[in-house]
Amino acid sequence: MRNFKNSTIYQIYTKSFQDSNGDGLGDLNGVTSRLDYLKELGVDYIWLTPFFVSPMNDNGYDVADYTAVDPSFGTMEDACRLIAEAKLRGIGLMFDMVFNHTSTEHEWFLRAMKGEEKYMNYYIFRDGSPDLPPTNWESKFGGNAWEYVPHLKKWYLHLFDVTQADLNWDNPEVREELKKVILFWKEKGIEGFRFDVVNLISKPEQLENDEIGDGRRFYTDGPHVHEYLKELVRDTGIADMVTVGEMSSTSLENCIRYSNPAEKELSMVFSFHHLKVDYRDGKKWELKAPDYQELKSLLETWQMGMQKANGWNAVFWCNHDQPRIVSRLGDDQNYWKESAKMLAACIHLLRGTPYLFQGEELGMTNPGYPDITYYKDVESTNYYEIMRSQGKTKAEALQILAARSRDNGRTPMQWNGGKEAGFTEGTPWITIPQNHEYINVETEKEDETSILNYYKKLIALRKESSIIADGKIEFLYQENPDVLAYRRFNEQGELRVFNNFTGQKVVLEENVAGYAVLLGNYEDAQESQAGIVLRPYETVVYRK
Ligand code: TEU
Repeated sequence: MRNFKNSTIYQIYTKSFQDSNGDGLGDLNGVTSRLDYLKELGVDYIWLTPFFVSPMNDNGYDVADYTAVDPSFGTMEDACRLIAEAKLRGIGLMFDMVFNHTSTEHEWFLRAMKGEEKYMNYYIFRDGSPDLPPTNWESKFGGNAWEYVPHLKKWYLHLFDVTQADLNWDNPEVREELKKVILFWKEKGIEGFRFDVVNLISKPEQLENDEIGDGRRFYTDGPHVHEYLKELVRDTGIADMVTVGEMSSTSLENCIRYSNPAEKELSMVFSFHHLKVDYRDGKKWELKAPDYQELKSLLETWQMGMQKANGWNAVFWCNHDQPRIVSRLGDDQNYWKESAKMLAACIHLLRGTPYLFQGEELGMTNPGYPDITYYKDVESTNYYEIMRSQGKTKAEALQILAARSRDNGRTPMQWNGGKEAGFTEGTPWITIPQNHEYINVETEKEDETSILNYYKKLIALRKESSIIADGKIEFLYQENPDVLAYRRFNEQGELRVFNNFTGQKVVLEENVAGYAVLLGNYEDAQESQAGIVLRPYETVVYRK
């Protein structure tokens, strides 16, 4: 295994990366054709989102066959070629295991629907009358989390879409089936796994109504989750591979256990608390300006807590479920380049393994879709209807989607300024923003000061500096909401990182005499002096 602490992991949303056959959908051969770009960027691993057989109600997170390639993405030969070609370039692949649920088109579920008891035990079925779901739990995509099956006179649980039925991990046969999936892909030569919402797999034995919430407190980091993870890792021999778990609404205490090497669970975890600082009262579909003080204190709590107990974070701003960070915490109009670079340095220099989501390295923005017909994501289309039925006007609902929709992160990779951004020769499955004319790989490669070249520097720096890869972290200016600042240090030296999160000048009484500027996002980064003046969205990294 490579050292995952000095590695950078690149996330590819397969459907939106590169189309190779003109059908408007990204595919495996498309990914293979772009490996040289990723090698040049310097990334160590690719996390590839699901390309398995699926009815695509949730773009592949509804898996109908875990060990077969969906024809829209290519063939098994294409997958094997991708793994081999990546390996030749020193890049390891991580595949995405969606084990909390299967598609309702999976053979197991189809057989359960026929009333086969063995397969009914693979899922979470409960008796009940047609008008009263077993609990009041809510689906993450809106509505009640249970679906009634008239001919079985039972309800099944789906924490996500109605076509994503939750698996019953308490059944040892289910756990054995999933281990076989891991072994199947492991034998194909991949180097790691990402586990989708893996902290939701263990539901309590007694299911009860949630009088104060949507039910998540009962099944999040559930009763047997650590035991089941340990078993999965032990029996598939993946303790030495790179693994990351996506942890929904988790706690620090649990994340320490998931990622502390002594526990032999996972290499690292994604947690999302820092990406809710613009949710009003914690509600995704209610807008609020980002609370930077809250962002700072969440990052600090998690960084310090994980450090203290030997846990390890995946550090990230973007993925296929999140809006684009430069449109969210930066200023994609007036300080596009500066704020994108500041956000890059800020996250890449934290303690943890950075994840870079396709197009983030270009400063790709939210597309600003003007109408509901542009949206494809099941969560967005569901919530549009919900918001409308709750009395929001069309314009209000669209404004919220423009900020919150998962489709914001799913627009195709912008390779060049030409038609459809070089993503496809056909019609893309989702509209590409006009700004691909200047935000694209071709243009940014040529520009030494581009966001792309800045990311390249950050990725290379991590390889050169043990301070970045594995140094300690301590936060500075905790009470100042305008800057996020911290120091990283070990026996090799010290870095001081200052990030101005505002569009105004910020003055800090900081003595950096004796330090040199290692990196900045303005052409003329200041040399060390007593006191620092940070320009709008400026980031400066000092080194001693
Ligand atoms: O996401 C889990 C998850 O809880 C959130 O992404 C959720 O979809 C959103 O924040 C609700 O507002 C994972 C995958 O990353 C996502 O793409 C899948 O849709 C989901 O699991 C189900 O498999």
